[in-house]
Amino acid sequence: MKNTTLLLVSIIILFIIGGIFFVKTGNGNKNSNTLTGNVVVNGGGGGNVVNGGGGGSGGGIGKATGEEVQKVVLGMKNYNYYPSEVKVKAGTPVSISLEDSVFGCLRALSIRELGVGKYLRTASDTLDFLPTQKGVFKISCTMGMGYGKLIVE
Ligand SMILES: [Cu+2]
Repeated sequence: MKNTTLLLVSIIILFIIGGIFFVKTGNGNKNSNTLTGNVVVNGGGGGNVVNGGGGGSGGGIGKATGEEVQKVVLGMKNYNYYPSEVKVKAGTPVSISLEDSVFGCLRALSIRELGVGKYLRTASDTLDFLPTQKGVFKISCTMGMGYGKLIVE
């Protein structure tokens, strides 16, 4: 009888230990799931928000964001912007820069109808904006000189 009781107790203890292990393993899985979820959520957020501090996975996100910017480089021909027509997509950020050859007041780039403009002193200065409205907009200097056309499709 005593042996049977001991055996039962041992079995119960084994079950308890097994249960603890089971629970621990379960918790472990839950934790790693939560972590994975966080990483994914953070990644998604990073895609929408412009942030440099993305950490390890931020590199990939940064690249993706970089590809989404429509870079436009304008030169100058006969005191007009060249190319005279530039096509961009609506809803994707545009970054316009001017070649070093662009001189005079044409460096004061302006797209009046979109309410954007900036004096681009060097080739690395950019006029950044988000075109939301489709249409054809005149690019000129802030005085209205020079000619260029921005087509937002
Ligand atoms: Cu001018």
